[in-house]
Amino acid sequence: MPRDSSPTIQGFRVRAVRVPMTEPHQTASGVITESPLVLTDVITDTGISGHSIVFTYTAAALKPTAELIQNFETLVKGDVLAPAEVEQKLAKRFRLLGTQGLVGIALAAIDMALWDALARVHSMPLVRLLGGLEKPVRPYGAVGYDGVQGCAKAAEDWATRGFTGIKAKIGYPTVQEDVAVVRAMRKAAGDDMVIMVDYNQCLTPTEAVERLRILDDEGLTWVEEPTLAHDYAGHALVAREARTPIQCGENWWGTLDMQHAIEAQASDFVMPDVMKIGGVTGWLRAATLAHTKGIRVSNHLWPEISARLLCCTPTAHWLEYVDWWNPILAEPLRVEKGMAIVGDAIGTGVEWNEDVVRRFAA
Ligand code: SMN
Ligand code: MG
Repeated sequence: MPRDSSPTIQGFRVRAVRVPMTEPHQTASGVITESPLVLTDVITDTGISGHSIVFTYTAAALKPTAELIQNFETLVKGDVLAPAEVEQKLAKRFRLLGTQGLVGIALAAIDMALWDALARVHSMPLVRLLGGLEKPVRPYGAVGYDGVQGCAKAAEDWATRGFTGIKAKIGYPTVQEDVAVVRAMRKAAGDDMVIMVDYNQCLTPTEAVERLRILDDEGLTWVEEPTLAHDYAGHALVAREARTPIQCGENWWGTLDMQHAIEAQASDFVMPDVMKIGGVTGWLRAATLAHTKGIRVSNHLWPEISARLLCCTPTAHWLEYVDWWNPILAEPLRVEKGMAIVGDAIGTGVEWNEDVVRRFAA
């Protein structure tokens, strides 16, 4: 039974923003020119709120997602601030509709904000609340589908900033162009730079096997989503044939997708997306699953909360670092001497820069 003093959920404040990107991020499967984000505050009866960010990829999904989150308020109003309990309740509530797509995004928005609120109510950093310790996490920088010269320039910029890893979008018309981009980045960033590449699902499994035969000699740390994200058999074929490790995870909806991918041996490494995997609650399950199989875990986007979760992930690998959402944050994640610094701020590290949030209101 809940103790009388347990904080409870009083309501939600949900806002939609469109954060412009300084430079568009090009992939083989489309370009991202802005970040449509829904910002959720879960307000507790203590007066303390928890915050979360979800990313709808397209502005067309922004208002429906914000509305969905707001509509879910009545389902948890008055409940004890107990994220894992709320997750169970909502998972059951949405069993018939399903918990993927916008519903999954809305549930993750609530889950992350609840964990943030819980940590804040206890005046603890999320890492400590989860029983971990803050430590530096190794980040890699993102390079778009920007051609030989553009990618070389971006690689050099990341190296100058002290980053020791970079990941480029590839999937050019020919594998020779893919190779040329990798070699140009290596030349620009130096032999010590760790290089990953991301096909963003643009190849068939057979094409991927053919390209990997050639890319296998390039010393890549991983090749990401060479084929359709949910084609686990296709990824398994590629993973069997390639010497370079395969990386997947950003499109897995919940830990069951992840389990199916692991069972199919679709991926050597995993990189869950804290939103699609089910918030902090989903991430913790994913981390346990990866640990039992000895699989290394990186993240997809959400550097602030993901860096904290990687501190509590036994097989933590790389932090995907992007600064796209920095403008709306009061204290974005810092990177010093090539390492992301997980500070001791309470909560998940998400605190609004209100002036900018107002400026980008959708
Ligand atoms: C990616 C996909 C969509 C938006 C941003 C980034 C990408 C990644 O696949 O791995 O970062
Ligand atoms: Mg990717």
